[in-house]
Amino acid sequence: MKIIGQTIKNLPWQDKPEGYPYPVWRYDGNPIITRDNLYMANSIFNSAVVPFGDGFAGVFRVDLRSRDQVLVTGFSSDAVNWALNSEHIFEGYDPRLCLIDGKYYLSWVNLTPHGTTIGLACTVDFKKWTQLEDACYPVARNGVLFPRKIGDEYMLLIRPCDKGHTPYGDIYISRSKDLTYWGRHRHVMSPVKNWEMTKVGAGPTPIELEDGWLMFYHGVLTSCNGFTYSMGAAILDKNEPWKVLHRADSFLLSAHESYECYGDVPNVVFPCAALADAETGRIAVYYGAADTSVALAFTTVDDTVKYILDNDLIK
Ligand code: BMA
Repeated sequence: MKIIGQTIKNLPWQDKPEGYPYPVWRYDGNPIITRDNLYMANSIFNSAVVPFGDGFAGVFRVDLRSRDQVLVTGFSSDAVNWALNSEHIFEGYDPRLCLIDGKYYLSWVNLTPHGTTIGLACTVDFKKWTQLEDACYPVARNGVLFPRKIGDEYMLLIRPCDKGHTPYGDIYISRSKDLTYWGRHRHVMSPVKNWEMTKVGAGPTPIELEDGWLMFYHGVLTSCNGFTYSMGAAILDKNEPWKVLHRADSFLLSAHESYECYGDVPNVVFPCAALADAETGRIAVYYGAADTSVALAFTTVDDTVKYILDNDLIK
């Protein structure tokens, strides 16, 4: 299976450990970003990165010691070691980044007096940002853009929710010709299996494949001890991405390491970004660990697609 997209020569990478049976393996230096990366941070987690210039740029979720939730930018030459800026570019959380036609688009959980919605902004240099209209009225989270128009429409994965720690949640797609007016909504997926039974929400920007879109997402299980967040994967139709062609019935990554199991919110693996190298098929996934730090994991398009097909929910 081929990735359609950029070649990223300096993509961070470690080979799969000998004998490891699963499709996604962790970076052995995790977590890569902690509260020590920024003065006055309580935690730095669910964050987004993209290739930028000769290196990488990112937008990072910082929960401050006041517990205000803000976004900051950061830069890196190797996508592992990051220098974060202290300036707050927006309030809110869970950023995603998406390069469309030479501009970097940020979508995030924007805070309004009436609940959360999907904020949109764009930049070319990660210094000056232009904020667009919010993509919907409250309440929604997990807004994730596709990296190009499909037909003549931009596509946004979105998860309608409530004002609290929503006990339900399906993924939808909203469509727009101008990134301002959104409509023609379609249902994409609901929870099916136990590991994701409470709710599902899109993760990184979908990765274009020859025959579809690879979508990593998070699924939430409610145990007697609270929510457990894991990462799943599905392949969406190339031209009608609300149609799910294949979907793994089991998670690809869940909270098992101590930095994923202990923290401000235990047992959370929350993917927000993926760097995908079209030449080698290598993918680096960035995820928030226990609402406390940013961690990195690796897979290849072949490993992930094989796992999806071997464990396909769609018959
Ligand atoms: C969700 C969001 C995420 C967070 C997760 C687990 O509702 O707030 O930012 O990682 O809960 O706390």
